[in-house]
Amino acid sequence: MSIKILHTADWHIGKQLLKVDFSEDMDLFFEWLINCIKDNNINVLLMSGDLFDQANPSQAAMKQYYSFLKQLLPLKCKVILTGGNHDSPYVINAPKELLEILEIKVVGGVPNDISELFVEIEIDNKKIVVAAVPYLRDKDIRNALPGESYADKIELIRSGIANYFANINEYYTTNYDGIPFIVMAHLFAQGASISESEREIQIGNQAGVEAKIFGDTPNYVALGHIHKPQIVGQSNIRYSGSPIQLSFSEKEDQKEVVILELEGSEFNISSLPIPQFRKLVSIKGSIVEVNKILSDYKSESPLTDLIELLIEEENENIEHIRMLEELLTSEAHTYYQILKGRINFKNKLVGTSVLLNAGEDIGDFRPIQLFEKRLEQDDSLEDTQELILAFKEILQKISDTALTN
Ligand SMILES: [Mn+2]
Repeated sequence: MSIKILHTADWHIGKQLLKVDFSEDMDLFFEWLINCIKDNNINVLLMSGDLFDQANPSQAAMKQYYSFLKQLLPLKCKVILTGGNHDSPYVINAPKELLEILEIKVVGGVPNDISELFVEIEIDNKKIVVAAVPYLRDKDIRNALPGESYADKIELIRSGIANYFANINEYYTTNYDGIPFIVMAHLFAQGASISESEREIQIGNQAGVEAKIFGDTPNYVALGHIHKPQIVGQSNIRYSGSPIQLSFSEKEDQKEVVILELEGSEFNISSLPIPQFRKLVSIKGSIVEVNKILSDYKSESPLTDLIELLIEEENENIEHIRMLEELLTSEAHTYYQILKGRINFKNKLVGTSVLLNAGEDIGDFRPIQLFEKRLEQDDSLEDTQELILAFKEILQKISDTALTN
């Protein structure tokens, strides 16, 4: 029997997207994950940061986390969870000692001693070593210097992160050399493609690090932070991605977990797709086209699909805006919920409105009278006579055409 490891990250328990709560999605994911661990005889579960969506998770989110851990207990699967940039180290670490008795290791934040990050796991006389590195905060990796520039700061963060992982490798080589080695990390690696829902790491993406900082020492790097599953540079450095689509920018992602199987001193790497519990859909078109698509909309998702409307119309029209508002406030449908909408007019009419006085009705004016009224209300116009003549000419043309047709 070999050791089998499952790598996942970015659960964001407690996440809400506008008015929609993803707790049902997480319930379905946890149910799937428990079965996946059973069916694949997984020995070790790695979660590389962003356990919760909020630093102060709701009681419901906490309950969901602990009931998942409870379901894991009979499976005898060792668990290592690290804190991400969304997590509070204190919240994650509070039950640390109790969880340790249950073979669940949590690393909420950077400990004083690097040795506390290392976990040696032995199953059937086979061993692996995991360095459970959480999200590295600014204060963990550098000392602020008086009068430093923004560029200095970015450079110091970047070299601070690189140094940290160099120390991790050194500690491994000194104490565990030869044992298959996994490094967990929660950070932005340059070249990875990002989505709307990843909070900016450190001070923006400029502090992203190159994958080469991990060096050749780890046999596998289990990354968290980026929600789209992907390889970074080489196939043994990976983002598992988040288990569910957390924003519309992730709507095309096929979510997955990564499975590692120890073979000799190397890992066989594969991925397992996670079923999609609902779809996030963008519908584009004119208001009439969008209405038609919605009235024909069907879905087999276990949860209602979430829709954003991107409406494109030629000309500005208050009626179209009203129709969009009606859709946005409509009752939940069997197959979908409309979460947001935007309307874009290709030809915008600027400053064409005429102010009418109380009691006046637009129908009371002849076109030329309205035009003159509009000109009177525009302070930027000095000579209006030419415009009035041009307008009369247009009116004449229109009435001539009307007569001849
Ligand atoms: Mn993150």
